[in-house]
Amino acid sequence: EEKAAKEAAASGAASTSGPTIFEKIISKDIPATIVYEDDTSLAFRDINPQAPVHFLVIPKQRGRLTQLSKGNEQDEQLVGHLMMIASKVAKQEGLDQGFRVVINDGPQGCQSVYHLHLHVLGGRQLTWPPG
Ligand code: IU
Repeated sequence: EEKAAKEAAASGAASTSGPTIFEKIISKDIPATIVYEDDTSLAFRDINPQAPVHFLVIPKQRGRLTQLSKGNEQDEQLVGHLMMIASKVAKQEGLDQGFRVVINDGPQGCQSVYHLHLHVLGGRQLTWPPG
């Protein structure tokens, strides 16, 4: 299902409107392994991890920001906050040798869920460039 979503994203066929699966994670209607939570933001383990540690950091407010490129000045503080959570939780997860923060944006960025999220990956030697 995830592979299909990825392929749909790459082909530009992913849904870019309406509620996403992440809203159900925020409301706890579907389970996720939450590694951090505060009033505005949530971090949870990716269901299809691409590294020994792979979690997502998302804003809780529904429909606030579907993707980074839709942001404006009013989102500056929120996006900065998500970044700081990424770093804080990376430390909490023991990623003292380094990690990567990724935001996939739009079809060419291979975004499949249209609710802003930061990927944080670590726990192995990552390579560059990404695919
Ligand atoms: P993307 O950047 O939009 O492609 O990232 C979406 C991520 O959300 C991807 O890594 C999925 O494995 C992950 N994910 C999840 O953790 N739980 C879910 O229920 C779904 C996707 I659907």
